[in-house]
Amino acid sequence: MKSGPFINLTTQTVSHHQIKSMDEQKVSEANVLIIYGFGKDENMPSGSGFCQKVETFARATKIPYELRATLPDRAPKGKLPYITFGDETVADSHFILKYVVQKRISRDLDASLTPSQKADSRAFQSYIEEHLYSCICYERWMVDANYQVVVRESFSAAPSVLRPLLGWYFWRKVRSGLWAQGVGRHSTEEVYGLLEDAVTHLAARLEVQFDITADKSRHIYFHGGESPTQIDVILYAFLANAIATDSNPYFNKLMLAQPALVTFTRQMTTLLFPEYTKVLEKLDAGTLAKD
Ligand SMILES: N[C@@H](CCC(=O)N[C@@H](CS)C(=O)NCC(=O)O)C(=O)O
Repeated sequence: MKSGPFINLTTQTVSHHQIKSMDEQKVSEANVLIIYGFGKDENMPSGSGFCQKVETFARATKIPYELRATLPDRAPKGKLPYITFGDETVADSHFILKYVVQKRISRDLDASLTPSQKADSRAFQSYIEEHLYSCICYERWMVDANYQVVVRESFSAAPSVLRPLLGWYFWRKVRSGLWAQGVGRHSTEEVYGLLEDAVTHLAARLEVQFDITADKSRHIYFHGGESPTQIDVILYAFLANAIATDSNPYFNKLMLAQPALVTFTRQMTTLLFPEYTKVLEKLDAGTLAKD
């Protein structure tokens, strides 16, 4: 069943780690990361880049996890995601990843990075999460034509009479968040310019690892290794989140014009989320349309 990503609380679990019965669920819960996020379709990235980030990390490190749908006002910090592990609760994707590594619930994807590579990762993390994603949210919620799309996509599980109300409620929250953050004070043209810069910078950074004229199938992770590090998880989460929706068409067009970003996203999807067929189709269709 197709469901809107935000409010579908009935989507019980989407689990990498299949749970068979309620008894088994209780027993296994102690060792399973429970990720609380917005409801999501199993075959689509989360409508929240931050929720997708935590799930991507769980997949990349192969830790058992379970997704549970909830709403931000039920979260410890009023935002999603948060996790529970046994009787511990951790809010905020950044602290969640730190927690699972420090508690040795997962391995550390950055264990072999140098201090300078770690600094580079942290700077790009902020660029992606605090700047790029704000610009993407602006495109979704502040551009009238896209607002209709984001409401339709996000709240399709809600009764149709409720959808405008839900849309308005979230629009007000997003608008005040973007205003406080700063991006909300810019014109659409200015935000589009910021998106162009960010996409160009990310592609340039990945291209360092990627000779486009050479073997296009070879790995192009951020630090050039043979497997993803934490910054690859983060970059992927936000790119997959964006490409899956039609509510940020300007960003998607920019992204599809960058072979390094397309190859990276395709490679990560195939490796970690092969069930995201719509993401793969959109990447392929975008690439073909350009040829
Ligand atoms: N710094 C947080 C950001 C999380 C965040 O912004 N979540 C958004 C969804 S993408 C949210 O829950 N917003 C609800 C609200 O602000 O009311 C993290 O890394 O987890």
